[in-house]
Amino acid sequence: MTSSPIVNRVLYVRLPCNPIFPIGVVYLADFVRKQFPALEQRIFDLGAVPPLDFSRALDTCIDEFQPTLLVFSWRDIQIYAPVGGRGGNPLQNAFEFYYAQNLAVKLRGALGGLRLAASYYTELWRNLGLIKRGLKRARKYHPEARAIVGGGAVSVFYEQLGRSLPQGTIVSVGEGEALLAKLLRGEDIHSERCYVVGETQPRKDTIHEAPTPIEKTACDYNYIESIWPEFDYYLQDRDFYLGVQTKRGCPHNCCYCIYTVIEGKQVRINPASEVVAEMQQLYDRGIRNFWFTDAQFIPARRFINDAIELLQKIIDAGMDDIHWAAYIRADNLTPELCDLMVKTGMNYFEIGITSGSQKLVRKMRMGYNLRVVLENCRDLKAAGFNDLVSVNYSFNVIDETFDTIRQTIAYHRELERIFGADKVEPAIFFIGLQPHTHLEEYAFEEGIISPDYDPMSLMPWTARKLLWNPEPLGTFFGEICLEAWQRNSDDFGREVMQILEERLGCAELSEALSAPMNSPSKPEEKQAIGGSASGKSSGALIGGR
Ligand code: B12
Ligand code: SF4
Repeated sequence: MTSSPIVNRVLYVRLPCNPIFPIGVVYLADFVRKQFPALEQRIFDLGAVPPLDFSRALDTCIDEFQPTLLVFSWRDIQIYAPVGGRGGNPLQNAFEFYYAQNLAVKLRGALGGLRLAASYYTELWRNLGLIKRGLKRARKYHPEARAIVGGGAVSVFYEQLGRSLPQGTIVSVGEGEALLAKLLRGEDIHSERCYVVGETQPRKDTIHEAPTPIEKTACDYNYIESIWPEFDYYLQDRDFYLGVQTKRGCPHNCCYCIYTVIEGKQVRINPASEVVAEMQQLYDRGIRNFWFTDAQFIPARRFINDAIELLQKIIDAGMDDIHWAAYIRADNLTPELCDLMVKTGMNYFEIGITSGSQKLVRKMRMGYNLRVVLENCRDLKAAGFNDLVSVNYSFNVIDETFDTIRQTIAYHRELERIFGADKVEPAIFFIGLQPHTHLEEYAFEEGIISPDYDPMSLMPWTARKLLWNPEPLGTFFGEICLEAWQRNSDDFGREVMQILEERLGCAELSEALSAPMNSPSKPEEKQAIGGSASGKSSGALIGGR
């Protein structure tokens, strides 16, 4: 693989995105500065620019800075979610189109779906266009200028995106620090998780290669401020949650999740004192809300002490009026940790249990013990937690039946008893099928999708499969969701739970928590929903966060 020219002016362009702090480019710029103190760098965030100005603002920035290396960071592409997306409510449109009985509603869904597809492809092409435009313009000043692309969206869709990028563009998977350092040193980048469009192909297992372990130090925000004129944009809104990463990697194996391959299974802890030093700089600039952007804040029990150390250091640093949020595996809490979480101001967390049926949780390889989750939630409440918890459920998971739905309802009601019904928000996810996951493998094996499918396609026939809601329960859930939107679209999750309970009732909690090995689903239940009693998995909803 070719090595880079000697580059000396690096421009980080965060491609358009909802206003989420561009922590990825901030960390990259900070790392590169520490390796190459003399290098000229600049951050340009299209997330802070109104859409009509994207091209003009990019041109102006390139004319001013005249970069030799353009580092494009692309955060997200897939927008299936139960909430208003950038092109309307994608899930609602899809469900109206696929499941509505009423022709007028079906038509509305089709039109909504068209609007959504149009906005999806427009965004996709627009971002690809911005990359091409930026590179072309930079080459006016430096013909040898080069583009490299990375970020969350690129890590998920690296194989597909390469087809539409200019020749010579470097496409990066996962963390970019080691790759950028090699590139800037003019070293061979062949062994990094990347490929060069038109020159090399991604290795078959690029996504599964382990990231280079790099010890993270506190980001130097004085420096970041000096290379990012618009940094203030994120400091103005006092309710905004700024990203801080405390660790990388997740050791779990949940069947639908790609984080564990993007970040790797090996958990790498950022030293607590460095995390706190980084937070302190933001704190001194008036920031009081932090999002710990880890795939999981407490990935396993063996990392409980690291979490305790970090939270204790936050208290020691005197940051006693902050709030923070994170993805929390609530099976990994202790009373001491709960106490610290509350003391340090955790005011929102998301638990991705996916189902309240222990049997299904096991089938999805999630490694959660639901009984332990409940016990820990009680500890958290006893420690004084009185804020919001979002519980991610994905119904119609592998081998879902009416029984397992009733168990999920029982589980959810118990969480409500613990925290209060107004504090527990059921987030109903239909998780877009992601490449390189166990679920994708399963879909190939079952003949549900063919191995040459395009995971980025939003064509109705592909989208329907990627937005996994298979029969025999698919139509049933379609109707439930449509009714929930009709009854109260502002409180979709709670409404879905309510309707399910009205129609199916609620199991005993003990039933939800027990998962005898090899327990078959009741055959009569399978028949009631029109499925076979063969025990063959019927697919899963694909959970996104
Ligand atoms: C934390 C998180 C959130 C939080 C963010 C909180 C906050 N205030 O920051 C919340 C819960 C709000 C969130 C929401 C969503 N998220 Co999210 N989120 C994540 C998560 C777990 C970590 C992202 C992060 O900040 N990491 C830490 C930083 C430092 O890493 P980074 O930005 O990825 O940057 C590193 C590398 O990517 C790389 N890199 C970045 N840019 C570049 C550029 C180049 C050239 C190179 C070489 C390298 C490089 O180097 C960086 C430093 O190591 C990722 C999954 C994951 N494990 O990565 C998903 C992820 C980014 N989210 C995703 C999605 C889809 C969403 C949603 C759109 C979900 C939805 N359907 O509603 C929403 C909405 C986001 C929006 N824009 O409106 C997807 C995006 C890909 C996709 N499928 O399209 C991801 C990858 C998860 C997934 N696999 O599906 N998310
Ligand atoms: S869903 Fe959460 S716990 Fe499971 S592998 Fe992904 S990040 Fe880890």
